[in-house]
Amino acid sequence: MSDDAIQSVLQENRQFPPSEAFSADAHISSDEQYQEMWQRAKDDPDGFWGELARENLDWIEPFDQVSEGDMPDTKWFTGGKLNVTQNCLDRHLDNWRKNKAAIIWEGEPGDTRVLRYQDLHREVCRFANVLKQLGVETGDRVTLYMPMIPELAIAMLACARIGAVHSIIFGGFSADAVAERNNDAQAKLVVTADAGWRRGKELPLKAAVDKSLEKSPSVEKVVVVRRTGYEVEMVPDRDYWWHDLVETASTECEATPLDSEHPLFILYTSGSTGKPKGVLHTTAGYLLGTTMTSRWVFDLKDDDTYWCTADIGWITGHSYIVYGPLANGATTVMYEGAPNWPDEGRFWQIVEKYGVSIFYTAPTAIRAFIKWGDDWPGQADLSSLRLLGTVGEPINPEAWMWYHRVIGGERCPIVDTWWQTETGGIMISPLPGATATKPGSCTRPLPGIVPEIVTKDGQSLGDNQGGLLVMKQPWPSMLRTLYGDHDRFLETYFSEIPGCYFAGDGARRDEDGYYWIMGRVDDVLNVAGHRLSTMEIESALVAHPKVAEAAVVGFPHDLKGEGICCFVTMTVEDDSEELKAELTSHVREQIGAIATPDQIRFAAAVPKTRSGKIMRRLLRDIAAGREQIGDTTTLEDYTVLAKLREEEE
Ligand code: 7RM
Repeated sequence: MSDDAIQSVLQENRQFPPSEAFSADAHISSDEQYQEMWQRAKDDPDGFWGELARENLDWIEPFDQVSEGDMPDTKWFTGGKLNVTQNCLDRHLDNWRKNKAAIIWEGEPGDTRVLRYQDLHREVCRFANVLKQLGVETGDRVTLYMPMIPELAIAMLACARIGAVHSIIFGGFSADAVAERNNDAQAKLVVTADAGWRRGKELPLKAAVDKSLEKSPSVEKVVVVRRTGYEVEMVPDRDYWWHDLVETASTECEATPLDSEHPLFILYTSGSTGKPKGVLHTTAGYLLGTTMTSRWVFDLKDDDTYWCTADIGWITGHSYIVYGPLANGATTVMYEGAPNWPDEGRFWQIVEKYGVSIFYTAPTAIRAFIKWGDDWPGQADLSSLRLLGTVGEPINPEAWMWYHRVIGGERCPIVDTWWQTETGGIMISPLPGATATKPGSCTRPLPGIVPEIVTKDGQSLGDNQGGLLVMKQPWPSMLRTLYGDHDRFLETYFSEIPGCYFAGDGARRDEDGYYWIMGRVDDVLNVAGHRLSTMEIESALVAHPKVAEAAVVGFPHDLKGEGICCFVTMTVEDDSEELKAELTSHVREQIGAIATPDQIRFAAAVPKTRSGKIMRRLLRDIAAGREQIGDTTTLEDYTVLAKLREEEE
């Protein structure tokens, strides 16, 4: 094994081939078909992507060239003109889908709204006209700081209709975070709501916008949706109610023809240091990527009811609640609230209520469901489900098996989808009718995606050697730049391994060509010269019946260089020294002496960002006994931090 390799200790041999019945109806229905597509795309990417773009997108003017230029500065479908909303809306209006539900929305308090494709088209046109009336022009940036309500999807699409660039800021961010993003994007207008619902409480949004505007002078106008009735201050000639504006707006608005490379949106993602990175996606490539991956991976059919539980404030919501499903004419469910409000059965009640057939969520949510007990899903009829998905972090095999058994009734394939904000769409994932799955593996690259595992010197590694996960070929939905900072874009993603895209993950590929993500490489520990993936130690911990959730970080250790600190939440009330010893020997048994934990800390919950990523920086600081630094505004539960801090004292 190379010195640079990351040691992989996860052993998992179970395999789940697709059922014949599922394969028979699937868009991609056999392993041979997948292999053929993948090889063709690798050998002739322009032929492959060009054909897909011609056949699956509506063009106002056809493109001249499929791709132009090498990675990182590849342009796609140059010369072509199109509009994303024409692809997501208008093209479904001249056929039976006009009265199909586009969005089924469920509010946290239990109110609902169904927008058929015709309705959505009208609302989008209306708000596009409002934007124009307020002075927003093609290319201008618009901040959306909103709850998970239909107006958020409408506002996104309205921007896309006129070529304005949306920048969605998740509703859990602070006023300062909004100001920073407004300034970076030089946003002209903000769309917000009075407040949003979160576990029965109101989360004031307009007030945060007011505060942010003291520090972000580029913003000229604010549009406010009335959601909860929470009291807000309206500044004359700056602030407008959504309902007043749309009342008089026309329901017709021609889609602006836009260049393939016209910016579609900016989405800020936190960097390891410094200010957030404004990931920029453009029109045609992003649309093609999300359209095809939605169809291939989720096997979307016209009679599906599809639900992705992410917040639209994250890339998963952009790509797989809004753009991908709508481009396919699908019915997409959107839920405003928390999974445990008013009780822990809420998700399963929604599945039953709408007859959800495809369900896409995060491993962190699955581990919460496990902790809450099998009774909650047991009380609902989940027989409508036919396909399950996961995204956001590696799923430990135990959680995978629970998902398969309890939610999927051992009948639904699971697609573990690996991708990033930067990749725009899913990159590595099973195809549910073609791929035999292995719990914990995101399996193989989608057609058109050419990954490699390399050392930090860029040398290719063989089977089962952990290393850096890179992409060797460009793909249409990749980010084009970091807004306003192309040098940072080049530096962040293309300097580490020259000629390749690298965005931070470690992985290994097994003898069947399956990829096993080992987490962020900055999460790799170096314990006495052994490079261990924190994720695999976490996986070993949660395999213990008393462990609900685990987060492992390194801390400076005199003898070993780095020591192993494990934060664990338990399924039982027990924080005894005996249990610590039991967990320590459990990890030794599962992985080996090299992975023996140096510290076990019991915590009420593992601190996570709102998108479900473990807040490792915070935990590292705690493990090392340093003062906490960095931005914790996205902490799901501040009391967790407080609790952990208490224990430290
Ligand atoms: C879609 C999204 C990206 C990071 C990525 C990984 C981790 C995402 C998986 C995963 C293992 C997966 N975008 N990640 N999906 N790790 N298996 N299926 O999450 O930009 O917010 O995060 O998330 O580390 O680099 S993101």
